[in-house]
Amino acid sequence: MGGDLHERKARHYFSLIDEDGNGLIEVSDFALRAQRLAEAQNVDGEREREALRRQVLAWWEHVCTVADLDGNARVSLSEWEAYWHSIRRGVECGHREPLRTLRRAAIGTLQAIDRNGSGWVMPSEYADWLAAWRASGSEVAFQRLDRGGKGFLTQADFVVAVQEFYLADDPAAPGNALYGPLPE
Ligand SMILES: [Ca+2]
Ligand SMILES: [Ca+2]
Repeated sequence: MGGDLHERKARHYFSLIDEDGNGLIEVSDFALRAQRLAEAQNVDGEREREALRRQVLAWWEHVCTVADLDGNARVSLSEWEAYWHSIRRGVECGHREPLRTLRRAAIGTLQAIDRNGSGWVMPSEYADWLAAWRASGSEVAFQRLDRGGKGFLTQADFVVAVQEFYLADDPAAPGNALYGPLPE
């Protein structure tokens, strides 16, 4: 059951990243992602769009480094699942690097969502972000991630949410909702 939840999260995230839906994560998906983010977040200046594009492509480089096991510049679902398992195994074995990686991912995610650089995320910023992923349910997800009902999400909220998204077996873990509700 727990393993199943873990796989559902890995597959859900894979299908969101696979923007063109061809079953592979490739550089073209990230180029499309940058475009969709620019639209959803109303990034209209040429320089800002280019900065966003570079940020998203740097993320692709990272995904390639950690998950493209056969080095063909594409990440298949099985490579993606193997990558997820390796994070989890690393944490279970007490390695610190996977937790550091997840922490960096959480901070990078917050910075990408927090367009006005306030250091926290408002419901509207989160809604724009999920819209760029074509993920639904941002209100419910926001409420779950907003521990203590503050009305905004902090770096601490993101660090816990990303850890839970990658690692939690508990169906009630709020971080499962980071990218909207999981498909059944
Ligand atoms: Ca694709
Ligand atoms: Ca590959």
